[in-house]
Amino acid sequence: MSLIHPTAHFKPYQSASGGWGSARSVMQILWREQALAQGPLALLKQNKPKGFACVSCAWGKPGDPHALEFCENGAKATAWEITRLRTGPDFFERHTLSELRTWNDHDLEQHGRLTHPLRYDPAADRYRTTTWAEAYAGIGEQLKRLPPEQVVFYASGRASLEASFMYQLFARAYGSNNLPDSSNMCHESTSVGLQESIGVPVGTVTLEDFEHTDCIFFFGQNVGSNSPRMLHPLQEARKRHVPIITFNPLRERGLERFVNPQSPVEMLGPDSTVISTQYHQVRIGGDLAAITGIIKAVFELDRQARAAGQAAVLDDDFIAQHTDGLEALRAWVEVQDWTDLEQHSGLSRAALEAAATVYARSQRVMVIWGMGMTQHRKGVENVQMMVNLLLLRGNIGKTGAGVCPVRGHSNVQGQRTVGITEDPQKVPVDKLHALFNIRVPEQKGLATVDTCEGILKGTVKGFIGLGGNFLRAVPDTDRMEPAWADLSLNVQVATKLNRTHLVPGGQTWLLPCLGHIEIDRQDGQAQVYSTEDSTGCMRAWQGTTEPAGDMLRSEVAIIAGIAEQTLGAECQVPWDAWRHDYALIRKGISDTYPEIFHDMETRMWERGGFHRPLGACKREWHTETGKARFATPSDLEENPDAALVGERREVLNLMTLRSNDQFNTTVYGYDDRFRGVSGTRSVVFMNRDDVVRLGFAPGDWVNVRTAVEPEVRREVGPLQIIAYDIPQGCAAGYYPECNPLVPLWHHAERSKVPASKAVPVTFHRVEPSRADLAHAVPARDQVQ
Ligand SMILES: Nc1nc2c(c(=O)[nH]1)N[C@H]1C(S)=C(S)[C@@H](COP(=O)(O)OP(=O)(O)OC[C@H]3O[C@@H](n4cnc5c(=O)[nH]c(N)nc54)[C@H](O)[C@@H]3O)O[C@H]1N2
Ligand SMILES: Nc1nc2c(c(=O)[nH]1)N[C@H]1C(S)=C(S)[C@@H](COP(=O)(O)OP(=O)(O)OC[C@H]3O[C@@H](n4cnc5c(=O)[nH]c(N)nc54)[C@H](O)[C@@H]3O)O[C@H]1N2
Ligand SMILES: [Mo]
Repeated sequence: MSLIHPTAHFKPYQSASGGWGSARSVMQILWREQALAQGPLALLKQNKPKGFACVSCAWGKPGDPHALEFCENGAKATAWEITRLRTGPDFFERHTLSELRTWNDHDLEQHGRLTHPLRYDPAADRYRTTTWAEAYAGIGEQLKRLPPEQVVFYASGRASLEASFMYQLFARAYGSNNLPDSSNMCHESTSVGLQESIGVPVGTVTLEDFEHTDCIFFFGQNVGSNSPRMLHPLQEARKRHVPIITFNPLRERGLERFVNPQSPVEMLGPDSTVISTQYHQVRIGGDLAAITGIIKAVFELDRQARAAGQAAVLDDDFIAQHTDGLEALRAWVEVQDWTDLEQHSGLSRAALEAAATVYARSQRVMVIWGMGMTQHRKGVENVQMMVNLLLLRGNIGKTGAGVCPVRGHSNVQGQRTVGITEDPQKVPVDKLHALFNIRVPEQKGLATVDTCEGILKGTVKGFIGLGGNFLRAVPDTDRMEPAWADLSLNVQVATKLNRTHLVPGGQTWLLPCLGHIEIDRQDGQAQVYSTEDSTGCMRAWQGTTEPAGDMLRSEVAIIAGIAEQTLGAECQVPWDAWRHDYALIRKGISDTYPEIFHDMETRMWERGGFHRPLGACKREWHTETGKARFATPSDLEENPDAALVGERREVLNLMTLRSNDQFNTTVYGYDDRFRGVSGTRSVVFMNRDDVVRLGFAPGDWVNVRTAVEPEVRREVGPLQIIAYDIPQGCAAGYYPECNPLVPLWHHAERSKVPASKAVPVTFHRVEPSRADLAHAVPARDQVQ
């Protein structure tokens, strides 16, 4: 609970990612969560057949798993969930919500698992224990009174295919397409961009492709912290001398060097694997210009090859047969000036030509990316620019090549596949009518940014959250919180207490659910569940540890309970039967989406699971023109608001990102080992020249203020300046602490993903309080 972190320091991290640092970090958290008794046993079953799916990231799980198929952060996520600590009724007797609102994210969740269904009592300003029957009836009653278009059904990306399918069916039977989910803040730019360009909304690369690729481009993803299991296929590829060309403003440790913590030989030896063979420290938002430069250089190499009578660099046959739009793109690229490209990307022409040369020589290229590409005003164009690069040499629809977006939550991709979307055009409406007599509303529903706007305007009155920490994850936190209190119904299904639960609306319910590591028994029968990973692979899983309490219910059971009370007997969805046997839900999924999920009940148990069919992998393009499409960007600048950064010398472009010790809004601890920070998150990373130029010194305390729309005060602080290896004009701070700085309207065009990676900000010196000073980093100038 205390805000004091006496051991804060900053010291550049010299070791590789993985290695002993990783092993030590896992043991620490198992100890802290008092999970040493069952922790190591549970970890043996992580990502294994008849085991549970890691509740951390969505990276693919191999069919032949390693003996220990988990990473440092997956192990932390497991320990965090199977903790022996509890947040039970006595806790809520002792603490009012006003008091709990002074607690920080870490302390709220660290206190342990929620154990009882709770209802907010405004007179006492406390949560009080209630019964499940009362909760279902009360919520159903209130939902019946609200107009369906005023109610929102949020999903955070972890719920299984079974629970997600039920959830969207419930929303639609109730009369609402308001199904925002966490991907609206995450990879929606990917889904929109890929759908337009190659006719599928998801990645085409599978784990097997890593064994055949001969070149990897890696944009804006921090693999060492956020999808460490991917370091294994990357390391294997490096052992085959596959070049990995990385674009990232920060020199992220996991992208530089790796020691496999599960290999005794590597752990004891001096060698680590060099991951990136070229490391380009692109400016924030400079990727569009960087890829334009690479494409320009590829055109030049192609001209030279043809002139010399050598094989062309462009794949003429593929381009003619499978694509359109190249000429428009070529015309645009040719007129771009190298000086502009260098200035916008922050990279030299020679560096971009070096990347182009490797690209032109390779036969099977894949592109991997994360939030550094999608969370920008031009996030969709970023995605399409990467596709453009691949299409030049036919690098989609062949083994070892393709697009590989790295998704976030463990089932975020799958939720979309089974209907969690605000867009009824993406829903098989005829099927839902024929099978369940549900008339899907025709009107488009609300995604995340629309939901926030609705809450601010007062047109959204009811909110149901299937997991997540909505208030903390969305932009403009300080404007959202007061408006949130005007909701008349606020229902949160969760495993742990978080900030969103502490801002009550009219009727507020907090319903504790089973996590995915726990055995989910219905009528004494252990149920299995399924997920889709980042590589489009469906697998069956099963919890393996005893539930954290007798009163917990599964997400499936909770949705069924609320749906029955809301929709009554006329509804033709067999909620009760589904609750008792999840195979029946899977039957519903297979009947609704037979192309993807036929024979799901058997195929999900196959070794390595089954893949969804993707047209693009067979070079069938389900786009508007029936071809793969080269898309021409509108402009070189990814962030129209960033013009300020050049115009006003005191403005820098701020990215908000994750430490190595958090899962989104879940803060495990205060160490960002790979970036050398420990004991604090109250820091802002800046280039040393900018620090000096702006009249500061490393170690100074500042408030950070949003520079656009200055009439609205958006400020976070005090934060301590760390001089860091980051391009000039760029700065970095932690999410979610910096979310109040991101204006709600500052989002990607078309996908509406908040542009959390490029917020123009200014810095204002402040005096730190005593509490701030207690977790100060030493004021030494330390550049990595
Ligand atoms: N341990 C752990 N695992 C996680 C999560 C977690 O919080 N903790 N979160 C999960 C979720 S939901 C998601 S979406 C993923 C997120 O995983 P990432 O996609 O890695 O997300 P971020 O941590 O936000 O880091 C973004 C990276 O992009 C870089 N970057 C920022 N701006 C730019 C830019 O303009 N251009 C380029 N080229 N790079 C840029 C940053 O330096 C950083 O390395 O991870 C998932 N896995
Ligand atoms: N500024 C900025 N903002 C961002 C981002 C950024 O990079 N910068 N990233 C964005 C991204 S990529 C994402 S995905 C969103 C994440 O946004 P959310 O999905 O809303 O947030 P999480 O932090 O993942 O949610 C954590 C909570 O989920 C609950 N939970 C955990 N496990 C379970 C479970 O099994 N079932 C249920 N029902 N509940 C569970 C716990 O109570 C926990 O407190 O944030 C976005 N916001
Ligand atoms: Mo995400």
